[in-house]
Amino acid sequence: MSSSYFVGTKEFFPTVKKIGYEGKTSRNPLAFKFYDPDKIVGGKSMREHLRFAVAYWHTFCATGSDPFGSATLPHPWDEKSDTLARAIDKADAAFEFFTKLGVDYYCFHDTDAAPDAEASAYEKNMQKITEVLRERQKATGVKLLWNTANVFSHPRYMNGAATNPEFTILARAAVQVKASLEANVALGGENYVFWGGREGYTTRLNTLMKREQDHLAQFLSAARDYGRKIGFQGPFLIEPKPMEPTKHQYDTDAATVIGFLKAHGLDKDFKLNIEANHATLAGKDFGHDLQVASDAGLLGSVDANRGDPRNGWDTDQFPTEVLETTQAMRIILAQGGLGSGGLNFDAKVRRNSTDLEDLFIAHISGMDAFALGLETAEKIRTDGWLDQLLKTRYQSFDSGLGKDFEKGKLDFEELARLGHQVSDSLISGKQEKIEAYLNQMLFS
Ligand code: XLS
Ligand code: CA
Ligand code: CA
Repeated sequence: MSSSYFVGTKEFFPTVKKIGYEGKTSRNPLAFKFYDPDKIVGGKSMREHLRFAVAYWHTFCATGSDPFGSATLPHPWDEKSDTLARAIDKADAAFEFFTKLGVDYYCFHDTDAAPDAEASAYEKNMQKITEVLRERQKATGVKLLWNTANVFSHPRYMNGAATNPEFTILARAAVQVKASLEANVALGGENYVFWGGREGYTTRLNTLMKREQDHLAQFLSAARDYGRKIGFQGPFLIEPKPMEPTKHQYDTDAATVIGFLKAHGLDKDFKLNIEANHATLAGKDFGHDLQVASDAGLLGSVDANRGDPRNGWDTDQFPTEVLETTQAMRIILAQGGLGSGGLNFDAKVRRNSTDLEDLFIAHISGMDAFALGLETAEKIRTDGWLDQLLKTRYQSFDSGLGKDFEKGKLDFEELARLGHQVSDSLISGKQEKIEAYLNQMLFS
């Protein structure tokens, strides 16, 4: 990675220097306390395990506006009148941020980085900005974890993109997905994401669900074929979310998406990008959706954030709960890592966190929380107690009749006959013992 921390002509974060590791006693808010990129944990460096990415949309686009108030956050890269000049300043600010923070990856939507416009002008803007991003990747060594197309913000997508009841809108979405796939290949992107922002309904009264979902599958298959044709080799990722902005989104949760992919023969090319706050919106916890995806061999990448447990919307806060990051990293370690995926901070500072340095502090807190989670998960793995407890809990299926059952060697009559021969027994689930153990692993 280059030692010059900004590649453009202007420094956008002049008060922030390169963020370093200072250890857990440091009181410097602009330093890592736990994330020590080159530290080896279980045979790999923290940097290799965690594969952190910064999300362009929150960090450089989100203004702090909400339904009750306008922008609050300073964006010194958004000052020029020409839209392309602004986009280039934004790219410069972004790469300055990535390199000062010391993350290896970033993620973006087409319209985060390139000005939106009518179809042909949009394509030209995308090509221009792809070139701008490519130069900056080369200068800094920062790589593209994934990109995606924003086919949900423009009013034309109010009834959906790939699931729109009107064909011409579906075709217009293809303009953006095609350009985004081309940008991905030009930038060496490691994954490509689809989040179905408006792929769902606000009322079933005007909706043919099956027809819309068949269109979605057809759209994804055709996009997959085009991506492969132009040389994209990585996984396509679907990001589940149950609602918001629609009342019901077809990609509701991990289990629903897995069923959809299998039903349409897409599970060879597509995996899942699991976002913590989307899992909680779906009434599950983060670990639940990670585990469901991992069990299916389809956990591709993670949007690392958190919701607020006391409200029901997508607050996209930075992840700081170490018990949660520990459980996440336990699942990720158990499947041997994220492969080409990573931990993307799909998270934003609160609208009253108005100092530019707050963007750094927020990412540092998330990176430290995942570094702690990684170390604790590795400690639990090498300690072995919890794995042994799980093994013992299911051991009646490891031999004898239990094993015969698992192998499909017992028919149902035989099974019921065996049920007559046993007495009811109560075997403790040991939940409190495990919870106490987790605290011991966290704090000893
Ligand atoms: C919105 C989603 C979105 C996807 C990418 O809730 O999280 O940002 O990650 O389109
Ligand atoms: Ca997300
Ligand atoms: Ca979200």
